[in-house]
Amino acid sequence: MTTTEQTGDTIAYRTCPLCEAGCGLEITLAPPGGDRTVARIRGDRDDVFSKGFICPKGSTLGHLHDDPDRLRKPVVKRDGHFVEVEWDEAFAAIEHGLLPLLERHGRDSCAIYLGNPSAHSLGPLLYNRTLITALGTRNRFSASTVDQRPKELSAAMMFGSVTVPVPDLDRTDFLVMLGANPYASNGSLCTAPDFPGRLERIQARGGTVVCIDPRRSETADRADQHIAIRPGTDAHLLAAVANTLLTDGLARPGRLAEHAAGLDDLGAALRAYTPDAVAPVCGVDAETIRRLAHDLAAAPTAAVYGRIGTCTQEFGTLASWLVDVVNLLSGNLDRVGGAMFTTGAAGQPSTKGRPGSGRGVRFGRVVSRVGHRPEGFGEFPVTALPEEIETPGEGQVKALVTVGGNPVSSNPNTGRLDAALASLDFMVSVDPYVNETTRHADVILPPPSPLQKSHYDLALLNFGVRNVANYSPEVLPLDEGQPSEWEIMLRLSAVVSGDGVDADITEIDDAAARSLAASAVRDEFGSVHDRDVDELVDAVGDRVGPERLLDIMLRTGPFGDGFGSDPDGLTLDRLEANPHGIDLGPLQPDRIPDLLRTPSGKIEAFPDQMRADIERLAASLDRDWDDSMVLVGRRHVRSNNSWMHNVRVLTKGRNRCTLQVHPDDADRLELAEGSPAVVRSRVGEVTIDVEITDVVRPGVVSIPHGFGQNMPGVQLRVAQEYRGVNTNVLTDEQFFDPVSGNIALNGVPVTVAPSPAG
Ligand SMILES: Nc1nc2c(c(=O)[nH]1)N[C@H]1C(S)=C(S)[C@@H](COP(=O)(O)OP(=O)(O)OC[C@H]3O[C@@H](n4cnc5c(=O)[nH]c(N)nc54)[C@H](O)[C@@H]3O)O[C@H]1N2
Ligand SMILES: Nc1nc2c(c(=O)[nH]1)N[C@H]1C(S)=C(S)[C@@H](COP(=O)(O)OP(=O)(O)OC[C@H]3O[C@@H](n4cnc5c(=O)[nH]c(N)nc54)[C@H](O)[C@@H]3O)O[C@H]1N2
Ligand code: SF4
Ligand SMILES: [Mo]
Repeated sequence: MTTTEQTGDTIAYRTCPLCEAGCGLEITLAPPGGDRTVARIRGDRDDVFSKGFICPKGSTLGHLHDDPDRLRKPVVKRDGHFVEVEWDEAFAAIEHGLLPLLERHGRDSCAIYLGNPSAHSLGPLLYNRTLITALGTRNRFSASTVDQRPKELSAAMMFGSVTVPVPDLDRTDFLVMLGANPYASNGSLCTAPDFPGRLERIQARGGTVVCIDPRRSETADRADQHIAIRPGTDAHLLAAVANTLLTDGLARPGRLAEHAAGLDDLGAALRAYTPDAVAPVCGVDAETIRRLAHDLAAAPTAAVYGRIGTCTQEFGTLASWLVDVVNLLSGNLDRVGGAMFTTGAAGQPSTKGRPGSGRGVRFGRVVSRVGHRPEGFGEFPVTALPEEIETPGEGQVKALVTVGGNPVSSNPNTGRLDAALASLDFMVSVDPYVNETTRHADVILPPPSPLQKSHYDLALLNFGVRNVANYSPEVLPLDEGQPSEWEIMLRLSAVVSGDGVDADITEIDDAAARSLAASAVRDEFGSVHDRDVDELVDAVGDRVGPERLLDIMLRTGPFGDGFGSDPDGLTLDRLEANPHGIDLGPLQPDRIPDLLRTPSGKIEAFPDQMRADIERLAASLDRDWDDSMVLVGRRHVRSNNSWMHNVRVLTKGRNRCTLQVHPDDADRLELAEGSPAVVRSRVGEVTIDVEITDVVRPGVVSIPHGFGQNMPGVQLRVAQEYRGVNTNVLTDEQFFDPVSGNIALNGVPVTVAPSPAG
């Protein structure tokens, strides 16, 4: 922190943890000397990555910190009401409530759900493994299967680890985006602060941006071309683009041809997907699809990027895989201006172990007890959670731990999941709010506010459009008696493992540090191979907790100092001395073959799971796609999933939770602007205000997610006033992508009618 001479104000720099863009913030604290409060937050112009960019949410970290509804102390439910207690009492209540259950019903009887903020906070990021191991349950769930699991899976199949190619936004000439709206979301699985500015610069330098989306989103509106695709048909369209590249002699995998397996069979498998055959499925003319393939091939450099619209749909893994097939065939994978691979300074799987091959990733080794849903990365899909709670028998889930998640809002079929959570024998949440989910908890353990936590974007800097490292210390001190989030994770781990409320968490933390150093030492291709584990841990000095783990990761990472072998290399000390971050340069081309971790040492261009699943795609060609209206989602720059609607400055203005309907559909269905409509799906119904707009294509309606905080027991006074409904009352846990188990939130069949009450 620095104190400016003119005003005496204290200025701190911190990466914003709210979304994947990771913007640098300049935070002015006032009054000097007294109890520090946030006077102002603006973009940090010197941040090496975001260069001053900020969105409306970033400036509200002070509001979040001061929110009177944010829990400062743990609460325990007594006679149906939450009562504030001291920390020791809260952990004792967990021991008392949970351990007998685990003893009686076994470890699998307690499930765990990790939500989105647990990927934006160092405590859960670094210690969720410890908690999961301590719980010893097979019933592990996370928000990944309502989000990006298909892309993780396709990348793991093709490249052998979760190394997702990102579009080289700053150098590409031709960008094709499917199912992404970075003008609202600021980007995802592509860390790019000021994503919108980077898109505008593609256009300014004479390049082209194509946006494929059933809605004319804010991004589509500014793109050079908008292709209004029918929801859920991206795989068909991409298969036709790939097929056109192959049959029109435009495929040029170049130097990657010798590093790719399966390319020979791909042509035959995709032959049926001509632009003419998929046109009626996608609702896009054949000529548009053909031209897209030819434009991609003709562009000096091009990148195809698919995000949540392509993942949370019926053919999510196929679509995610085909994105990179098209990148590969058009000669744009792993080259400047194309789809490239980030070299993260810490925690990147493709920089560990033997370069060029590995064990790959195996999936579906076990299936869930009731619905036989496949495991992926050690988790079951969230669609399995309600039935695991409801269905009696050996291994039934009777207790739940949530960390930074609001599944009642974010998971499909809210009605069913909500009832399932109400039936649990015990529930613990690590969460700052009493919301739709945590109101079911018996104990809530609140983490400190983001300003009271240190930060390093351990997950998201591995998907950056530049190689960047950036660490921020905490800006405000912890409240009296408040443990930091990592300490909460460790104490909870100790309690659930049976070590008791008084267990020494420094021992667990020491073990975590030693285990991390030991795995670096075992890596015969790493910079500290065969060094002494204790020597490395000692070299970190007095640091404990996340800072110690982070320092070990940085120092043994691809830019690290190797604990002495490269004195100019990265350390946490160096990051601390550079509060605006350290730029490690643009993404590097030609990372293949070294980054591959597949057993074959090749890019698996046509993996077995895709060979099997493409049959399902083929069968869908004959479906009557015009059969029903379908629902899609959307995001707005002023909300953040379900949990920032309690910040008044963000919820001001007109109602954003509306049903967008095309004028033709509104006429046909006799819906009037602003009047309520009833939307029904197989699993539920909502009544919501109609917004008639041609931004959606006919046959498609859109409702944003994350609203509907007005459930009984929720303690979010501002959010509860909002006129919103939860769209996941409509989404259906039986409608999912079978390969990944990921939920299909887009393309959900619905009916719409005027509300009788309206
Ligand atoms: N302001 C804000 N920013 C956020 C978030 C937020 O809630 N608010 N959430 C964060 C999170 S967790 C994530 S994962 C990211 C997501 O970031 P993005 O992937 O950019 O997600 P969205 O902004 O929802 O844009 C998805 C687009 O997909 C379109 N779509 C729907 N169905 C289909 C389909 O079948 N095919 C195609 N091609 N398009 C389709 C939708 O109309 C929508 O415009 O955003 C992050 N950033
Ligand atoms: N219909 C529909 N549903 C969707 C989506 C969609 O596009 N459409 N998007 C999906 C996506 S991409 C995602 S990622 C999921 C998100 O799904 P979830 O992660 O389940 O839900 P969030 O709304 O992100 O809620 C985050 C929770 O974390 C808490 N929290 C906030 N900060 C912290 C913190 O620092 N520490 C801890 N421990 N807790 C914290 C909040 O109070 C809240 O309870 O939603 C998915 N659901
Ligand atoms: S774009 Fe994301 S990271 Fe940047 S200020 Fe907004 S919420 Fe924070
Ligand atoms: Mo997400």
